Amino acid sequence: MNSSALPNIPWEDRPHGCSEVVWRYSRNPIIPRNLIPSSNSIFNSAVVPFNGRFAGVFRCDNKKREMNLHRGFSEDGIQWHLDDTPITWQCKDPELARFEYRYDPRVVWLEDRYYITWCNGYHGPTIGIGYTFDFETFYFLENAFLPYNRNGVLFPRKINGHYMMLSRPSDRGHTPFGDIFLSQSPDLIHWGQHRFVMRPKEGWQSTKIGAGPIPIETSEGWLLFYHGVLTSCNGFVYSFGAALLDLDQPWKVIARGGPYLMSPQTLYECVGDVPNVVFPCATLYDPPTGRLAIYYGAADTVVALAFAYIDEVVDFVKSTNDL
Ligand code: BMA
Repeated sequence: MNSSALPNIPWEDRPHGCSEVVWRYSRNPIIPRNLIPSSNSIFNSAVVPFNGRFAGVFRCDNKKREMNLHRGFSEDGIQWHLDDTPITWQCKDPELARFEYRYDPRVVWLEDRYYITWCNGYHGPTIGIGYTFDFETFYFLENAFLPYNRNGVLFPRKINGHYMMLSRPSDRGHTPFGDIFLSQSPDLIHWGQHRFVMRPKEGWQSTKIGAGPIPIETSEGWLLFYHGVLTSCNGFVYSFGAALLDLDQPWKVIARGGPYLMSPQTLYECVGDVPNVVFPCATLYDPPTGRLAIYYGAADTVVALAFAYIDEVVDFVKSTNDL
């Protein structure tokens, strides 16, 4: 998927006078909190190209404040139609069907289907893995890890014969720590050969970090957008930045951008159910033009869109490298 052209990628040119590497869509947020009747909020969601248009898996918290995953489609990647009811999963083992909560999905085209990972409540948060071929029937494969874990993000292809997934071991609560690790698997069910990737560092990413969208393969390494959290006197502040990981041994960080690429600054990022959060879960990419569309949750309330050129992001990571 990463290598195929996407001429219909949503796009808006960088505004005149703007020198940011990542700029916001002028008509953000693209998905309001009440797009469907059942929702309290819709945020931290993942989209992919699908049959010449777009499909996605969306985090919708309902009015009981249950966190669940809903399916959506779009012609242009901007205007979305979401099901009002959550995805139902086909499970071989009924134990997997137990619902606690499901949130923060990522979606990736991997070999022959779309895989979905999400934070799955199973006696605490862990990483659920499921798949779909058609966005009609969804299969729940397994819980990848022991609790507690969040931000499970698959690579879009096997590397040296292994599936690979980034994740962030955590606790049951609003975890005040967190490093990114990588785990490897022959079959997407059994995970091991765990490797350390990176830990928080001073400033915008001083409390915890977590992988964001599916890593993008470039000639310079895997481009990883990740969120970083700092603790202020008013609580957590979620920004995001980027790093480059080694193509063959992606637990090795080649470069890590010093400044953030985006911090919560607009009204819809600073006001909502959880103020001061930008949380990217997906990108779309058009290799011929280098255009990137970044989908992020804002203030745990709405979905917003931002744009960048991949070469500029890679240059930013290298030129501000602060390993
Ligand atoms: C994390 C997750 C995210 C959320 C963030 C900020 O622990 O719950 O879904 O965006 O906190 O509240």
